[in-house]
Amino acid sequence: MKIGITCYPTYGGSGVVATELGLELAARGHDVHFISYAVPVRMTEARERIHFHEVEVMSYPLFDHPPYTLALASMMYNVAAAENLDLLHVHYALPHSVSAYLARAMQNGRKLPFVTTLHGTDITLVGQDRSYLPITRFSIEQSDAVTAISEYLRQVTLKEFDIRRPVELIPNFVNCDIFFPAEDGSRRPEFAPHDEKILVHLSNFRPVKRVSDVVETFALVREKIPAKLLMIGDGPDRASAEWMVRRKGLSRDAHFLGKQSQVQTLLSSADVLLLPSQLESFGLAALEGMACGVPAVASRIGGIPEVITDGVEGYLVEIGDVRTMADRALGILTSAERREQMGRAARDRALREFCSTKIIPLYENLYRRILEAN
Ligand code: GMT
Repeated sequence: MKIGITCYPTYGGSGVVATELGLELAARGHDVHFISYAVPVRMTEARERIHFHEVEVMSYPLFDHPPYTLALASMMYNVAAAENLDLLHVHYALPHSVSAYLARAMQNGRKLPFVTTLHGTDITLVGQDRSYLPITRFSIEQSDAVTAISEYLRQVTLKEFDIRRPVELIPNFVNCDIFFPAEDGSRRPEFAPHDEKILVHLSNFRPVKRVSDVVETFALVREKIPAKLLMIGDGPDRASAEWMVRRKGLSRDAHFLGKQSQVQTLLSSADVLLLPSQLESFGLAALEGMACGVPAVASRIGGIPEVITDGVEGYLVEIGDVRTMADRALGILTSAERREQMGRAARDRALREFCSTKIIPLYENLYRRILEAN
């Protein structure tokens, strides 16, 4: 199939899922055309069957707000015609599904169905804002197929938007051959030369991630045992987290690594992953850690309980309860047996339910179904 994929290319779960999906589809023989304003963050090298089409938005003195949605729709239209695309798959409803709707409507006799995958804040925050709710609802209703990345998000979508059409659950996935437990390839000695325990956090450092809770938790852990913290990613709350680390005198133990393309080598070097988010429809970072055999301590919120069973592949704690988060992390870090057992359970769960080998065929079947229906 020839598939056009649109996503936010910046650091964020939906862009990561869209990019990994494109790479997996290309590896399975499909032609994949990414259509966005920049090369997606995990597309680190040129690959066979992967193409990128940059959307440029013309600026003009009249445009206080350059119309990206329209430029994207035009590019979708152009790429569909030039490359003979079979369908579009857009990730994150706004504005991508509106652009796809326009590109489909512009077709002259040709079919260009589109799939919308809902990821989280497109439904739980942005889409529910009064200014966007009607158009989000409309573009969901108009999509040829709609998927949500967790049952939690599927239910919220149906209820909050009063959606009457089917929304299918296709959970997020991880490539278990790329994300796997470290044996000798671990980067542990670089960060923990004296065999300190390693805690890791991976996110886009937005307020919803509560990165200050990561620092508070780490400070409590550090009071009890020698430990290091790896902070992977970047975003608006990074500077305040770095300031907190300095104020607590933890600068030598906390490493802010910024945006990284090979996160698997860092994740697999860690002992526990912290995900204290305010809201998380799935928690892809936790799953990537789990595939690396690293248990997570995460908020009991949104779709996270669909990924982590409390006490089995990690622990769930109430939002903002940094004391319990630190206690749970210490429970893992101070018992080699528990670390080993939970790490193995985490890897097993990832292998059993969320490997790309299981999930990608669900997308392929969905594409076939909508092509047959068109
Ligand atoms: O707002 C964010 O956290 C970013 C957002 C995104 O779309 O990039 O993440 C959402 O999608 C991820 C991939 O499907 C999920 O793993 C995250 O849980 C989800 N974030 C939220 O629901 C807050």
